Formats: sequence, C-alpha cells, structure tokens
Amino acid sequence: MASDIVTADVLAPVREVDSPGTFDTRALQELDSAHYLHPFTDHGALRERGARVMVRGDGIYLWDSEGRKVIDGMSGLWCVNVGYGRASMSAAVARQMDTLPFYNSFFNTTNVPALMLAARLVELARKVDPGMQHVFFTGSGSEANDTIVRMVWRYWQLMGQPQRQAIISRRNAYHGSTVAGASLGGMDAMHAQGALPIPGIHHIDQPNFAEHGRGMSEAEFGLRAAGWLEEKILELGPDKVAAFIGEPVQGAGGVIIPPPTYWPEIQRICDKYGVLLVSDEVICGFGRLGTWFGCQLMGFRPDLIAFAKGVTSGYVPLGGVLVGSRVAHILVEKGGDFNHGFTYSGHPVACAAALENLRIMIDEGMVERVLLSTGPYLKAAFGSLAAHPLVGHAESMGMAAGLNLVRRKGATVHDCEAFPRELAVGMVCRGHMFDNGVIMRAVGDRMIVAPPLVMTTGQIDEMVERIRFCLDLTLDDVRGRGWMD
Ligand code: PXG
Repeated sequence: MASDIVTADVLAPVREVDSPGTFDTRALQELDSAHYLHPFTDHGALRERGARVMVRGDGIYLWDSEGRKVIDGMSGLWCVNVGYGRASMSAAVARQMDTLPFYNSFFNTTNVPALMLAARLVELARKVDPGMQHVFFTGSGSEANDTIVRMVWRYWQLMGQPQRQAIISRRNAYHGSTVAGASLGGMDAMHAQGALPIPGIHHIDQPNFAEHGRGMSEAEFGLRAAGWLEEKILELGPDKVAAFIGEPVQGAGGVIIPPPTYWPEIQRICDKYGVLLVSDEVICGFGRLGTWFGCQLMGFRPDLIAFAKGVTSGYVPLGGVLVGSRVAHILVEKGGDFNHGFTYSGHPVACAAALENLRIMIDEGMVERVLLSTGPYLKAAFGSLAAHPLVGHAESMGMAAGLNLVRRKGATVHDCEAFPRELAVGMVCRGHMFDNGVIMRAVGDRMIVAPPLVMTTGQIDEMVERIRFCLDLTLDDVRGRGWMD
C-alpha cells in the first residue's frame, strides 16, 4: 500500500543507523521535531535545540543517543523507583502479554492480575487505615484525580447533600493535566491557558515556610497554614464543602515539605466539618518518602488516596484510587451503578507489572532502606550543599530533595535574596547539570532531585559531588553574566 511505502521512507534514515549503540542523532531530532508534540514543551525552542534522545537505562543511569551517560536524579519523572533494566519486570510483562494481553473490567468481568493487585495494595495501605479495602484502577495519576472528583461528588449525592460540591486544594499543587487534574492543581500557568479551574474548585496558599513563614517558628507556621483551610471552609459554607486534596509533600511544586504540625491540623479541620480528606500520593506513594504512603509519615489518615507512577516504577502506565471505608461503604452498599471507568481500568499487563514491581520493593526492603539508611544519608549529603555560595537553603525527605539558588545568602531562609525571576537562573543551572551527567529539575530557582530508590550511599555521594561541581559552573556563569558579585 502507498501509505506503507511512505512510512518506510520516512523512517529509513533512522533505521539505517540504529545498530547497537550508534544513532544518527540529527536524523532522530529532525523526525522528532517534525511530528512529535511533547508534553509541557515550547516547540519553537525545542526545534532550535533538538531533543536529547534517551536510548537506554540501567539502575540509576541513562544513556543518550550520543552515548553520554547521566545519573537520573529524577527517576524518569518521579517514578522509576526500582531503577532501570529490571529483567524480572520485562519477564512479568511478557508473561502476561502471552497469557492475556487485555480484557476489560466492565460488565461483571475481572482478571487475575487486577484482583491480585487490588488485594496487595489494600494490604500495603493497612498501616494507613485497616478500613481502606477497595481500589479503583486508572491509567494515570490525572485519571486517578478525575476519578476522585467524580467519586466525591457521587458520595455527597448519595449522602443526600448534593450541594457539597466545593473541593479545596492549594496553590502551586500539581494534580495532573486533564481538565479536572489541572483545575485541582494550583499552577497559574496551566489555568491561564484555558477556562480553568472548573467551577467548584478553590485554592488556599501552600504550606511553604520559606515563602509565607516569616516571623514564625515552623511549628507555628504549620498551624497557621492549616488554618487557611478552616477560613476557606467557613467562607464557602461548611455545608458546601465536599473535600480537601493535597500532596503530603508537594513534588512538582518544588519538594515543598510542610512543617510537622500541618497535616494533623488539616485532619482535625476536615474531621470537624465532615470534609473528605484526599491524599495525592502519585509522587509520595511507594516509598519516595520512606513509607509506603506519604500520609503515614505526615500523620494523617485520608479517605481517598490517588496513586500512579511508583506503583509500576513507570515501566507501564498505571494509576488508581484507594478508597477508604467511609466512601466505599456508601458507593458499594448504596450507590448502585457508578457511571465511571476507563477502557484500561485494571489493565492486566499494567497490573502484572505492578505486582512484580511491588514484589521487588518488598523483597529488597526498599522502603525501609529509604527510611532508615539512604533517606537520612541523602539528607546529610544534600544538606551539605547549603554551604555553597549559590545555595540559600536545602531540604530533603526520603528520596526527594530541593535547594534554592539565591543571589545573597541570609541567616535564615527569609533573609536570602532571590534572583530576579526573569533571569531564569534555575534553567541555567539545569543546563549545566544536564551537560555534566546529572538530571535535576528546575522549579523556578529551586533545584530538585528525586532519584531512584535503589540509589546506594556511594551513588548519592557521586550525585551530590556532580551537583556541587555544576553549582560551581553555574556560579562562574552567573558571575560572568554580571548577575551576582
Ligand atoms: N498528582 C501528582 C502529585 C503528580 O505529581 C499527577 C498527579 C498526574 O499524574 P499523570 O500520571 O497523569 O502525569 C502527578 C504527575 C514535574 C512533573 O515536572 C510532575 C508530574 C507530571 C509531569 C511533570 O515535576 N506529576
């Protein structure tokens, strides 16, 4: 067929050179920028620069098409918890593909990996709440949060309080990129590109001590920031508020770690007004902070948990919602048909990948290792970067850490002088990292890492030394441009 011939011609320059380890990077980049629309990307700028083509991963390392090796300080995108190149993952996926690559879970059918995974997840969530006994599967974290919005609204309808529709979230939160996910999120740049947030979604300020905590102790600030929720509930009317959603530690917002007083107070306020409490564990779940779910560490007991990413270590897309007894009782016992679901809800291959991923994590004691060994080690090693002339302060929890690049250091986080936003110093720094073998995310001028949970203490040293070297390069660069004395 003519269309087949066209396809073959288009791909020819790429195919000719893809013998092991050699790629015609230019050809790949041209094909990429001609046809592939990337997520969250300025395509004009990408066309100029050309995308970096990642071709292989092993453990904590990635290789690009030029053969350059980098430490993946971001676990893919906060997800490759068990590291790259796990043969037992590909074997589990291949086995399931051979046996039953797909069947749906609609119309009174199920499949073995999905039901096993639901049971396994409930078991892992026992420490959060033994009453949390049900799971709804989705294909992503965004779909998990969409599901939560629909579940929360349906719950209050069944409770005879359909006017309870308001859902409260935080500024600078990230809850996904679908219409509901982007609405729940508190990213102004996302809201600005369309009619978002959708009606009924409200935002309070984030518990960011560096931003809002001047003049207070961290403990006082935690209570103050939680108090914003109570103020918002009273403003909207307690009989109108359905739920509050938050990430235990904000990930994409810049690894914002709230004071220990924050979440217990949020819990108290939700309980007081009967508001459902939702923990978005898409990043914090599956060991990122050193516990299976971040809410355990933060001291709260959510009614609903959104998860994705680390559940399969990103090897295959999967997300879902863990549903506590309060909501499940009503939905399951009184709800009848819940008119919601996705073709790929409970996808057998994704669930098989998750089962193997969780087996690896359990057998290797990965979560405990983060809590007791590598998490504290990263905290100390990463914390040492705070002495660098360019770093104002550095925070870390489990295998997630962030530092602020500042023009002038101060005695406290509130006395540092930031760079003017338009200089985009974070992006300059990210470029040096990228070119020198370590992938770090820039959130404004906050540089963050969230490495694979398999990273050893020796590899943490290697990563932190590379970061220090790149901070030196950034400092020279910034001084050279006259942006700093
Ligand atoms: N909730 C949270 C807390 C997330 O971090 C989602 C929901 C959405 O998941 P999906 O699977 O639909 O992408 C996320 C995703 C970043 C970055 O730049 C973070 C995410 C996604 C893309 C970029 O840090 N987190």
